[in-house]
Amino acid sequence: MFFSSLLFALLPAALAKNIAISVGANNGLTITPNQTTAAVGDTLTFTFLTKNHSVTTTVFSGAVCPPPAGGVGPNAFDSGFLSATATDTPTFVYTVVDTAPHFAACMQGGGSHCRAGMTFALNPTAAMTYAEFNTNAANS
Ligand SMILES: *[C@@H]1O[C@H](CO)[C@@H](O)[C@H](O)[C@H]1NC(C)=O
Ligand SMILES: *[C@@H]1O[C@H](CO)[C@@H](O)[C@H](O)[C@H]1NC(C)=O
Ligand SMILES: [Cu+2]
Repeated sequence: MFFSSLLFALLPAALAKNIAISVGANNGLTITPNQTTAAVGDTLTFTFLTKNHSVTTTVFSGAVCPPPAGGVGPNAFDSGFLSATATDTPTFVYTVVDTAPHFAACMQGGGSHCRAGMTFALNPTAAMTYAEFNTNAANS
């Protein structure tokens, strides 16, 4: 009895996966991969490789760029500004709490990075795709 409850308690953590995401690789205004699917309990580890960026939730359409500090929507997430140096590449870890689509972008430069494609989708859907979100960002 005790051991089976223990097993069930440990099982979700054992199955949870971590997804590694690069921010600003090769000095680019990019988040790579630019979209991913993840289950509740999975973690996304964003590693900030160059410059000074953020990964901040924003709206799918309309006033996408810049995302406001703190993020937008239920279960918003926001790394805040993280500045990389040659010897320090900070990370932001987000644990997924729902399976709803979330759209994020960099809030640096008054939205210029966001409009340039520094965008990211977590659990996009057929009706709300990453490509459409990125187009909405570019036009915002
Ligand atoms: C998103 O990533 C895919 C796969 O690397 C790439 O083909 C596509 O051009 C990227 N989209 C944007 C807008 O950067
Ligand atoms: C990062 O960018 C933000 C917003 O532009 C700025 O307030 C902050 O001082 C920058 N951090 C560093 C270490 O340059
Ligand atoms: Cu940026």
